[in-house]
Amino acid sequence: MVINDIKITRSIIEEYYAFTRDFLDCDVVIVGGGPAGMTAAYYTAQQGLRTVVLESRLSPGGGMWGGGMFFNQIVFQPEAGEILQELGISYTANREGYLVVPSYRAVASLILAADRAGARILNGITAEDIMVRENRVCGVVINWTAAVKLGMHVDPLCIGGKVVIDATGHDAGIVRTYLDKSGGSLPEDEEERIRTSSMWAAKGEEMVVEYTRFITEGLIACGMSVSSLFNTPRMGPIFGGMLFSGRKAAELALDYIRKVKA
Ligand code: 48F
Repeated sequence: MVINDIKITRSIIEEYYAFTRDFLDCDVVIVGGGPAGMTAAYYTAQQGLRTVVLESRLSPGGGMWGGGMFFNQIVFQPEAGEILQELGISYTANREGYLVVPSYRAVASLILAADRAGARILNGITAEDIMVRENRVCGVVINWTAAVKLGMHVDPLCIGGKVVIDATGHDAGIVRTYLDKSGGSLPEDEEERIRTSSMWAAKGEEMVVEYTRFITEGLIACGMSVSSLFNTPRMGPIFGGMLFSGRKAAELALDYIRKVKA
């Protein structure tokens, strides 16, 4: 075969168009391709929901690449074994009683699991705003991360979704945009909160899952964004809570979409 430069270019453009076209108005838009967002994507796509993950960097994976202080091993509590198996992430149970996976394997397996389940992953794209109709979050405004970083005046595009999941990590950028623009506040909880972000892995892991929830109609927060919003204790380099939080966000999205459709 004689390699043809124009055909290569056309292949890229046509495939990208076909790849995104049917997902512009989808069921679930997940902002952030870290462990929480990718796990949520796996579970929503697995249930047949049209799912898009927007990741501002070129590589999804978020804070999972670096393990702990660049030692590239990811530690999970044994309870996460079931999710790891479902996601196809092979691990070693160590003598400390934890499950351990090299970070590159954890990230690569997560991406592959979400992809095989049918999620579309759009990298290099930043969600910079939200869409709201009748007090319901119904999509996000997007632009190339490069354009955002360079401060270029390029009008954005948008992606609609029945549910938007903020999996942006510490930034909690989507929820904070919603709160800024609506003048709203976080849902209050009757329960006493531990108002500290100091490291306490056991409590942090538990609370990040507990506080994974709808912030308003159509908008769920999961993963580290929950921790940042609700100021839960730092969990440090253990990742089971991110997977549990992502799975819970997917379950919430599924229930919500079923109710909207009913
Ligand atoms: O930070 P990140 O990994 O969040 P997570 O999935 O997991 C947290 C853990 O990695 C770790 C931890 C474990 O104990 O504490 O920190 O909750 O992934 C967030 C991803 O979202 C992307 C960002 O590049 C990262 O890959 N992101 C952030 N803001 C945007 C975004 C945005 N506005 N649009 C698109 N992507």
